[in-house]
Amino acid sequence: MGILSGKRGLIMGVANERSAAWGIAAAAASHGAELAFTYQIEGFRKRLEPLAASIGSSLLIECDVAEDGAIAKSFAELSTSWDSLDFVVHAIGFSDKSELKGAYYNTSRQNFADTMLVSAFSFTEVAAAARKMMPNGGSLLTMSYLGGVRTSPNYNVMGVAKAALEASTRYLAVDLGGENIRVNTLSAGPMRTLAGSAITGARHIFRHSEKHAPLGRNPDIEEVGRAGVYLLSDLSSGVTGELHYVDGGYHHIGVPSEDVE
Ligand code: 0WE
Repeated sequence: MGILSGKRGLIMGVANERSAAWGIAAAAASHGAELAFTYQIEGFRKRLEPLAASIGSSLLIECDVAEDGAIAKSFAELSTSWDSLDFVVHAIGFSDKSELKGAYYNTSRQNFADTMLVSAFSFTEVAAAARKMMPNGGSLLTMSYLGGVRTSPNYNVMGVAKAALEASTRYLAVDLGGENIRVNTLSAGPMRTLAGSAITGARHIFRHSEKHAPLGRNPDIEEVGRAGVYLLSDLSSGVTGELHYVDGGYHHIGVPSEDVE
């Protein structure tokens, strides 16, 4: 028995065992949830299969959110196995790497549109599809980063997309509140994931955040996972539209104390 016992959830965005989405999936499974996963392309399925198997899941569905109609199709496929759904974790974002450096004003029209579509709009499409499988309410969770609220070097158009994603969370919370579907964002501090590794200046961001965070460190995927479980479970039944930071308190700091150089 666990706080997610009897609940079914869909996890979107596991690339490997270091992914934030995997941290949430593993924690959710350990609290009793039954899970299904989506993957972007065949190559990711191979890596996902053993991870999913380790928590007793074999329900893996292809979903490249950049493709028109892919989200509706994936939920239709899910509905042939499950007649209802209790939660969804959306941990998907992408931008052209060449634009995650230098000046934000160099963002191209095409990459602005692509980044917004994949990193922000896809969550709105997920909400529209998921609600049809949530007759008794549910919980939708997406992932953000402080770069959506404040500037962070090189994060650029991803920060603009995260701002849109966080605003989408608030609008969706209003749209879906009457259906008892809650919608929240988890904003994690920097982690050594695939998404955060190949990044210009990653080491600076990582070190700066851990040095100035009240807890003196960045989060790991296990604690992101546990906070995710809270937001997905009935423990957070009164919480919606919320932006919840799991960053060791970093975002509260204006002027760091003098003893931290
Ligand atoms: O949201 C993210 C990752 C976003 C991301 C990462 C990549 C790397 C590879 C989006 N698109 C791509 N495209 C690629 O080709 N994070 C919160 C992690 C992250 O990414 C950054 C960061 C941090 C932190 C990018 C620049 C500066 C800081």
